[in-house]
Amino acid sequence: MKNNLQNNKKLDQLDAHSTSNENEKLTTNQGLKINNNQDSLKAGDRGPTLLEDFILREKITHFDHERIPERVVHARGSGAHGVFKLNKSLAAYTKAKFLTETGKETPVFLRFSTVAGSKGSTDLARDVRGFAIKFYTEEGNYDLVGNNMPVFFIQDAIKFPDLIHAVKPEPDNEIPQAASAHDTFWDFISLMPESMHMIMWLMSDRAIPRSLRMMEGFGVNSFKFINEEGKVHFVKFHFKPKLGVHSVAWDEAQRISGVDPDFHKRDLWEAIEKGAFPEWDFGVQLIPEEDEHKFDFDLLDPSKLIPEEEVPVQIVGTLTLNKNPENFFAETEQVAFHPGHLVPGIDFTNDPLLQGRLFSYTDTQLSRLGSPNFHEIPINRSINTVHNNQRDGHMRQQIAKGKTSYEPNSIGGGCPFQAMMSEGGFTSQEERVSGEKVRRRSQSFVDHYSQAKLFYNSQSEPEKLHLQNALIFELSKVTIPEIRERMAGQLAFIDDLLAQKVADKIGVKVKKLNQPNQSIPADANVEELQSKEREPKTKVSEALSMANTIKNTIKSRKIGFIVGNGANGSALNELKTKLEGEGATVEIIAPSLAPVKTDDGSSLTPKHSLTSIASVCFDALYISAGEESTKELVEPQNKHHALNFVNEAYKHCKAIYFGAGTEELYNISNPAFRKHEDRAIITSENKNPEKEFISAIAGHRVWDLELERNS
Ligand code: HDE
Repeated sequence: MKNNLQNNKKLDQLDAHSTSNENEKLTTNQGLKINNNQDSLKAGDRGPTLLEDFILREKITHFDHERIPERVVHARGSGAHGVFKLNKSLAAYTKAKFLTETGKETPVFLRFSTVAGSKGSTDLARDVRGFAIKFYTEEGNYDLVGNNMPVFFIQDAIKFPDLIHAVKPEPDNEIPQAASAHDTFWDFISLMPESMHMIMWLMSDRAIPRSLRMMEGFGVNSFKFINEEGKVHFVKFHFKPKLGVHSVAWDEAQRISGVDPDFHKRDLWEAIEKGAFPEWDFGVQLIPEEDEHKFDFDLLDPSKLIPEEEVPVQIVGTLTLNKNPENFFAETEQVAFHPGHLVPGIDFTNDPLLQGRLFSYTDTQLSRLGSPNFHEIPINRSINTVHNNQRDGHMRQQIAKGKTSYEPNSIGGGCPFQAMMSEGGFTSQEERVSGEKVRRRSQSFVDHYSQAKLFYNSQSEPEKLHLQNALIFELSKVTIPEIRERMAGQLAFIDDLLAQKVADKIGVKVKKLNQPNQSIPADANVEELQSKEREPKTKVSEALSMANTIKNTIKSRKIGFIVGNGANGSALNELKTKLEGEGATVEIIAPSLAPVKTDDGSSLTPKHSLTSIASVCFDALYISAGEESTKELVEPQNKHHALNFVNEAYKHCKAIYFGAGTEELYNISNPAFRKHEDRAIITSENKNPEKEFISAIAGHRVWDLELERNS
């Protein structure tokens, strides 16, 4: 209840100018009612426009300044409001109130993003996804600015501009947009062995999610928890989607980019509008401070994860997104995250990537939002009242009262006072820090391949195949053979067969060379460090493969019903009711947008026509029962489109259910259907077709069919 109030409070602030009613008259920004919004002020009907037209000038000036600089990275985003509920107290580990009071609900705003592309780029780029959460806690805003992959490309912040310059469009011709498949990215990567683990993630299907609602979220960097007694634990943050972690096929991703470049944004929006609120289990991996050095990697190294077999994820809360933004710009665009927005009980580690991030985020808001007062923008406001002596600056909203803007003071009664720890005053962990002033990488960061191997070895066979094909796709776009060769050499440190298969397709030989990696300390034994014998403690980790994810629900899945006139109405309605009953969405696709008549005389309004959408926008297809309907679907003007639907869905291993009487279409579809006992293809002859259809949809895709079909 309290949470709703807080949430509403937040939204009320945003609502001020959103409603429309008859008494509301058009005004200038100064509140002057406007009498004519159609014509500018001119000297005569056909004369020049007058400079004194302050209404025109105000409107155009505002328009001219409507854009703000897009984010340097993570420019394309989709956001939503929600709530975080704590189900199990973490009081033994942290004093952060939102993590200690069981049952407590904290309002949140979550912004998902791609990294490389511009604001208008496609959602389905092969890329990392941002997963940034602002918790509006009563102790102030806490930002967890994470990604959908648990590791990162680089170990030290000083390499970030290099990484981003390499992946962004090349500077001479601004090509390619939102894609890593080009010379400069792979040139950089092939010289950066530390990025190999992340490259395995990026080339996996995790980089092309089915939905933002079906991605994991990770804090990536290690943080610290501090409890009331001052005891410290290292912590890694995890969000696990209740719908499971699912992806599309690369071929599908490319098609979606054309058919619906806003696919993820739309999917999130529609799910929330329909009340299918996305949910994640929130969990933590906790390591007592004294166990910091018990791992075969460094906890401060952001290119490493902690295998869940070594430290299980304890699930303690639920994150739910339950409200779409009212206004994209005001909320999703203007939200300003910062890993340095902390609350008492959470602190940083010395991870050198995190340390650099702490500088970057405020700096970027200054240039993006244009003022140190960005915390006053409604979406960024803390629900805890802000009191301090900071004053003025561009676009200041707060009207600070009184004479004093300094502390200590006596004139203002001494206010505002600093808070003692017992009153929730933030204190940093008191940690002994001593060391030489050095500019170098720790030896404990040098092993770059063990976890890349762990990831690769943990993948299912279809996942390995997708990863291999992704590397082939990307590296085939690299025009410089030496770069391709360097990459094949890098892959050989991960898996010989993978390296060989990729090398064969990209026309190079596998030469296993130790790269002149500048991050490896000069005195390190590179041979030993890069040797294949250096194996990780954990050999295979189930949590790293999407094959082991949740596959027991069709909730919020989109099923396309392909329907012609004369379709069997009762069969259609029965299946539709069943699917919708389990939380799926059914959309009717017909030869045109004209209403379709079913055999019982009722009329259906199609949402799409065969030419306005493609099967890549659906999770499964039902070809409506009925010979007459099928006849229409195979008419010359429809046949090609109907076949395209079926054959593409087949290619992407989706469930297709052919209703009774659809043989004419079935028989001319991809001939491979008949060669196999195909679990993804369901016909009316199946034992229990509806049940089998539902279970195939819940399984997401029958990926292993790809291997069978191609064998
Ligand atoms: Fe960011 N990052 N980042 N980053 N990052 C930004 O801040 C930066 C890194 C992440 O939806 C920028 O407000 C540096 C890791 C997300 O608004 C900028 C380094 C992770 C978002 C910035 C990193 C992230 C950003 C651009 C290396 C995963 C989008 C706009 C030291 C844990 C947040 C902005 C949103 C955004 C800097 C590395 C996640 C420029 C210097 C690692 C999800 O400040």
